[in-house]
Amino acid sequence: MTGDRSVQEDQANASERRARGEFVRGVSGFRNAVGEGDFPAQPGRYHLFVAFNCPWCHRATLARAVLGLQGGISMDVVFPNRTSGDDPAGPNLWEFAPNRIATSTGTTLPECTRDTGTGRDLRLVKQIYQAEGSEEQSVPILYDKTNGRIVNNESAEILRMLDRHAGPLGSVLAGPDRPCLYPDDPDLRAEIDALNELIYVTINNGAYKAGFSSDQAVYAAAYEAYFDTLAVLDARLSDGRPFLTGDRFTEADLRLFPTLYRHDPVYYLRMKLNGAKILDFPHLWRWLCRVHGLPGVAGSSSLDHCRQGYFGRSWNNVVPRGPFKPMPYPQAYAHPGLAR
Ligand SMILES: N[C@@H](CCC(=O)N[C@@H](CS)C(=O)NCC(=O)O)C(=O)O
Repeated sequence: MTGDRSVQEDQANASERRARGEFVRGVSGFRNAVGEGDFPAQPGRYHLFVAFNCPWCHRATLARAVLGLQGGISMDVVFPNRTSGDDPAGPNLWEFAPNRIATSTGTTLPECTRDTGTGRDLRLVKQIYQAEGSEEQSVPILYDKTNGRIVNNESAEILRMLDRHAGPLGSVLAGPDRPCLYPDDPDLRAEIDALNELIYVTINNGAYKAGFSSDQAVYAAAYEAYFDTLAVLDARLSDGRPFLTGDRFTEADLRLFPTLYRHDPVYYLRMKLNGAKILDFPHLWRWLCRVHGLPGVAGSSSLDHCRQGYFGRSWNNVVPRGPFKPMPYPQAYAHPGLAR
């Protein structure tokens, strides 16, 4: 999958593009696979380190939930805001801080944990990488608790290996109860691969290209591509199919969900993607409510973490509370009839 445009950004002239104000996402360095070499597929052996506001982590937490792996794979959740400039270890580092108060709620966030995966009760995710001589610092991380090593830090590959080895990793679901996210059907895989690339480039990463770039033309191109794809996907669902490729929930649906879940309550404002709400795409809205209603999905992330994470530091520590019309979020995701 390395170099695959559905997984990561083309790195050509990355530093010049960044200098011109384009947000260019880096490439993950740990690309081992469960089921190969030092990493046999075994229940209770692997652990996820995630942030609930991170859409890439959301892929891994969604896969863990819908595949019934909550018992087979343990998980730690960092605080949604990274360290600030006065932190002795430096700024922009993911921190295990379950006692930290979120400005948005005035309380601690119950999902946040200490580091329970390494057995060393570390304060920072960066320290997990430093133990392997790496300068990386991103989440998600799939970690091997048995040999104390990072397996993989690329969400596209993490979700694929959880799907492939769900049984041996300890899934409590079997037969028709366990979705197969990337079915062994060449035509269907080709369709999923094509959707993955379109959705990664214009939606998942496109949202960042729009929201984090400091060049008007780059923003405008990303904005256009984002809403063009939403219209294409809304039309695709207009024949009444429940999911993007038909009757089955697949990897393509799982990878689209984290961005659309964040659109109305976060990205509309934070990423300057204020052309429309998902509510304005009736078939997409109903799809979003349908996926949010699947077993395990609602608990695989949190809008409190998303709001705190995306607005917490860059917006003077004041987190926007809306929207509340037609209903607050995520409650609105239980109402497919709200579609405009
Ligand atoms: N390609 C990676 C991207 C992961 C990623 O960019 N994570 C962000 C959080 S949303 C992060 O930790 N960035 C910090 C950094 O890279 O220093 C994946 O899909 O897993």
